[in-house]
Amino acid sequence: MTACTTSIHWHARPGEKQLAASEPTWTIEAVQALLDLPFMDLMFQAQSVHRAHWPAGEIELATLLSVKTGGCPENCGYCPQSAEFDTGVKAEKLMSVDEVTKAAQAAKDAGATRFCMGAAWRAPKDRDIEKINELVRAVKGLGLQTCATLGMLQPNQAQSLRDAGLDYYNHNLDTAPEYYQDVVSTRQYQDRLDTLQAVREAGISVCCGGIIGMGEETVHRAGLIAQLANMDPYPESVPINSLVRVPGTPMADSAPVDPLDFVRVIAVARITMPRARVRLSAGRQQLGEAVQTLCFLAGANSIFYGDKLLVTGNPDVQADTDLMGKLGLKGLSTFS
Ligand code: SAM
Ligand code: DTB
Ligand code: SF4
Repeated sequence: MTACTTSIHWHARPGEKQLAASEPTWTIEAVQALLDLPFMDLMFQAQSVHRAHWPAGEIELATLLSVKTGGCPENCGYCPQSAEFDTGVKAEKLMSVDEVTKAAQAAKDAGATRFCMGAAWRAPKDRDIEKINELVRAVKGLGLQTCATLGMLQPNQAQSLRDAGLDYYNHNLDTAPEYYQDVVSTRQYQDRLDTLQAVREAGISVCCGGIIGMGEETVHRAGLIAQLANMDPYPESVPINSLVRVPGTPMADSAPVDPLDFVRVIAVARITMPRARVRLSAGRQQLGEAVQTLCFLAGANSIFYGDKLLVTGNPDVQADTDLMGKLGLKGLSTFS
């Protein structure tokens, strides 16, 4: 492994000049050193990287829809949709093409350019994939970018989704490998990596990030970022979630994250993955306007947009429109 210092490293992306013979590798120590920088130095580095790679004042608006809610056989300790936890979320059937198309049209009318469909499955069956393909074709037909998050995929399933027109697949690593067994016991970290490889090989863009606030140490945050940044290539989209503490889940009583530590993680994601869309994801309701603003300054250039995440709340469209207006941020008018 090449030891990175805390100076800025760029991964060469398609169309970008190759700066090194091989992709730079981020050690956990180098990422941790970034997380430990004096706050102002970290923000300056992150904003400098951001300005070198992205237009200022532009933000991607991605709307989520839970197309198959609840009753999931996995036991992810943060998740209100696991059948193991008593969270009040009821298991529902897969939504119809009509219902999903209406929701996607409403998202587009509100200004979203990406529509992400989530399903509470451990892994879809082949017949589920056929139904999801119909949803993908319908949403894509509206002129939206499509994303899905359905659990573990086999290579043939990833290929089938790609053939239907799926642009992105969301599959989060959630935390560092060393902390993963404290989060979920019904699957292994390697299962996540295998699905990500199948997605990449099918030609679907990768959306992969994690959750901050699950009781992890700083070294685990560094471990997560190093995992993401060392993927070759690193994900096109990196959602950074702040844990939504849902009553009934094992993580309901986790200590709240210091908001400035959350901002640090966004900044380090930006520095280590300059061309990724870093998404300020779940947990915005508890962050407030000032902290969200710091996240944008740290390099976040995407949000989940719409009144609901999957089953929990999100700032409403009016609140986000107001905040974007105050900050001079504009939603994308076309995809990038
Ligand atoms: N079942 C699929 C899976 O696990 O990949 C897709 C849906 S799952 C809800 C998508 C992601 O949402 C999880 O990987 C996790 O990162 C995020 N998530 C779920 N519950 C959350 C919570 N309470 N707070 C923050 N993020 C959460
Ligand atoms: C991601 O990283 N966060 C989103 C999306 N990808 C699928 C999900 C957040 C879920 C928050 C809790 C809920 O509403 O279920
Ligand atoms: Fe199921 Fe996904 Fe929730 Fe885990 S995060 S319990 S796999 S819906």
